[in-house]
Amino acid sequence: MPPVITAFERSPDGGRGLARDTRVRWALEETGQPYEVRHLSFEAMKQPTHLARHPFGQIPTYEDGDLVLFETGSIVLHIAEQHSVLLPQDTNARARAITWMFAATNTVEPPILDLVTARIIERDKPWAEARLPLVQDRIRDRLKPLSVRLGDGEWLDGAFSAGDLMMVSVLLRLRPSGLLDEFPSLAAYVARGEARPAYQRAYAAQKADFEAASGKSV
Ligand SMILES: N[C@@H](CCC(=O)N[C@@H](CS)C(=O)NCC(=O)O)C(=O)O
Repeated sequence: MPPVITAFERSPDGGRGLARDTRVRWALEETGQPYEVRHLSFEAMKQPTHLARHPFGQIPTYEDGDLVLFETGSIVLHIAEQHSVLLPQDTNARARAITWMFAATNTVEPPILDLVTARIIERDKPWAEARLPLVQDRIRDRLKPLSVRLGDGEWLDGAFSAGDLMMVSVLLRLRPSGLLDEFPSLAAYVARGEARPAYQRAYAAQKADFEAASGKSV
């Protein structure tokens, strides 16, 4: 039985790769691991059956036999540990790749999510416009040192790894804001990630799922 992941029945982004199951699909595609997808409505995500898989009632989850995981960092790490392609063999290089996974989710993603909150959820608050520059500057405070560390390298630490997979996935969300384009080396880094055949397959699969659920092409 292939592993089963969960994803939105109808993703709020219209299947444009922003829902976090994309990262898990991407990792599975990089490793050549077939998988199945269980699609969930927002209502089903909050029901006991799914809460048993994911205590916070979110997607994605990952099930393989008796193992049930939530949190994309943990899921991608688990997939990477089972295959040799996403983590280096050398112990120290492996530890550094895992460090970049944590940096992506713990250090870079939070201010990016804050921007999404500011733009969508807080949009109508009287202070929303005034707060936006602060939120954007907090993102720049992360992008600048990240671009310095990347330098003219292709990936963050040698060969493409699960660290890059997570970092590119996190940075992707920034594209509509224009902030990514302020750092051309990071924009090119993200484009390199998106150009990988495994990413393309993951993106296409997610988009196809959305089209099937909504009964039309987008
Ligand atoms: N830190 C979690 C975040 C999971 C998450 O926020 N999932 C979103 C979809 S991308 C979700 O399920 N949102 C609906 C909700 O929270 O009710 C992870 O990386 O897996």
